[in-house]
Amino acid sequence: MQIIKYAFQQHGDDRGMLVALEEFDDIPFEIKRVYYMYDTKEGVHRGFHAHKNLEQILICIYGSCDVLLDNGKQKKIVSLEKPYEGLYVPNNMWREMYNFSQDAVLMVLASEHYVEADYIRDYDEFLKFVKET
Ligand code: T46
Repeated sequence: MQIIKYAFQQHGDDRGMLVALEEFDDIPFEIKRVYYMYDTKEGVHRGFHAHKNLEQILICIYGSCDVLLDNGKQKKIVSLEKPYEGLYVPNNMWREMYNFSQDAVLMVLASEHYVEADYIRDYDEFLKFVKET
């Protein structure tokens, strides 16, 4: 299972750092939605679903967290702890996010608008879906 983690270009000078992200250039899809989570309580695990038709880039722009990716055959854990790193999460990938630091801000760039029907929230259903596709 291939993990795609981007290291975005950092524009630094004596004032500090800046990262700029442009769709189809730094990000491999049109960005239709941005959301972020913060103030995540200690010990919380989020996610526990896959998407049928959604590509995303996860960026922990502050603090750190871990992401478990599972394609139905293999599982990998990726740590996000740098504001210039982005984890690509394709269709048909089960994800769980955990180990959030108290100050973590996890920002997500998404290729589609929010569609509840796109979620697969049952793990057995996910395994069946990836076998069939
Ligand atoms: C994903 C991981 C990484 C909206 O109203 N609009 C939105 O765009 C999103 C993402 C969520 N919501 C609502 C739906 C729920 O009432 O916000 C609430 C929390 O969403 P959810 O429980 O789905 O959050 P996570 O952290 O489990 O999952 C989210 C995304 O939903 C998901 O697509 O890949 O982050």
